[in-house]
Amino acid sequence: MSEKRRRSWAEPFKIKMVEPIKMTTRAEREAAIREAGYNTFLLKSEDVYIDLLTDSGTSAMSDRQWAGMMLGDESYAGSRNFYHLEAAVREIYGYKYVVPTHQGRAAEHILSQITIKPGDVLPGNMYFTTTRLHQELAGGSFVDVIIDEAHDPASEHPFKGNVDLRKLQAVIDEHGAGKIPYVCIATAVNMAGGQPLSLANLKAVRELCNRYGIRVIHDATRVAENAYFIKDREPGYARKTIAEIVREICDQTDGCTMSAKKDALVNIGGFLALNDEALFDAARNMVVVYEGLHTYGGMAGRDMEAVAIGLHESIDYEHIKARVGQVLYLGRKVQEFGVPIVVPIGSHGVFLDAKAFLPHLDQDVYPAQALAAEIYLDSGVRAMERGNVSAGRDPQTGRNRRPNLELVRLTIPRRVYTQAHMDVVAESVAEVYDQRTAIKGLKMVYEPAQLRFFQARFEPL
Ligand code: P61
Repeated sequence: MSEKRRRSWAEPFKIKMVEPIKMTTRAEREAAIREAGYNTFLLKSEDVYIDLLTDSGTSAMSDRQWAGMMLGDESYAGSRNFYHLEAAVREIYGYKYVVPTHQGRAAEHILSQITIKPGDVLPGNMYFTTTRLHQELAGGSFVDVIIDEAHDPASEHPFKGNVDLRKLQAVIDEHGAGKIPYVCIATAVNMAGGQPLSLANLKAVRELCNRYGIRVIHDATRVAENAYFIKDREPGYARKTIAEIVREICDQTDGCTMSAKKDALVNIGGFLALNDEALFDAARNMVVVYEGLHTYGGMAGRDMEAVAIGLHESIDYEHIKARVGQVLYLGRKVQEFGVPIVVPIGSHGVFLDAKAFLPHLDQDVYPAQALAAEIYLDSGVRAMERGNVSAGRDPQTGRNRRPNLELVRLTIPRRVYTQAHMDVVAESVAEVYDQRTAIKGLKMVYEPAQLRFFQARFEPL
């Protein structure tokens, strides 16, 4: 990090417009979280002070992006903004064909429907909730092939997003390449704590897949953040630009699904990008059924323009250094208070280790869910559970999956909060940590069948 030279980073922007946020009293928060069934997804944002639920769609757009919104071409077909988006994807990521979608899961839906047959298996470097669900809905099953270190919050491995090649080889040996429509490789692995994979590892995955003719599909949602860590940590990359590293990552893969709501700094948008023409053709046929014409795919022209501009902004070194720098700042601050977190600190948020934070609670009383509610009660800071509730039930056994990682994610929106906000968040987490022995678990009293964490309701034990 440049801190080696004792120079702080600072945001490469100044603030032009502000949005007031509301402070609440403890009594108001008690009523709000009870009404929300102890689920931070069910809180009204008006009742939230600092909103660290997600970095998805919560970024502040730049003046250039807002100016781009005024250049929206809202023609039904052939909008000029689509061609700008297509050009940006081709230039930055290098994929040949682009199918716009309203957000990431829509790209996952289309990809899953056109590639997966019942009985197929999908190896990937840790599950993501929507990705795995769309694979399952298409008849496939996800197999985790990430390195073991990724499941250990205390492991300091610099590339916890890496694939364990022996695990991947074992899946190929067991099922045969014909049952594997693609290997799904996420950059800055979300559920592991925003952990990067190395280019050396990705190249080895590519080589192995080439031997069997298996496609590699990239979840590029946070690829620029992953590229920053490669520049910082991987031998041989210190002098490369973020753009060069992003391109090198994408060049190892056959296409990507993208939620533009993260790296690309927009409030809504996504796409599926592919190199294979036949697959692109199938995707285009599918997008008109579920999203809209293949030149807007559920987005307004103005939204596509904002994505095109945001993609360029996402690979700016000063931007990404400040973005990741702010996350590191919060993580170190929380660590100074002795609070257990996932290390190394990831790119898009600080992940509290709820098992170590609340060792007196069994995982089936949902410690991370309880901890997120407790932090909200303390300060109005909203976090997200990423543990047993998010992991859901095993479709075979019907039991809770009880993942190794039982985490609370403090996710930092891009270009939105200040260092002072980060201080307030860290102090609140420390306060809750001091009171941790008094925290009790929760009982789930309403459980939706799919993606239960979004709408589940709980009661205190
Ligand atoms: C998030 F609690 N992420 O992190 P869509 N791939 C990846 C993502 O991070 C991602 C999507 C695909 C969100 C929003 C969210 O369980 C949850 O544009 C690596 O949201 O459809 C989204 O992209 C899907 C929150 C999604 C969740 C699912 O906060």
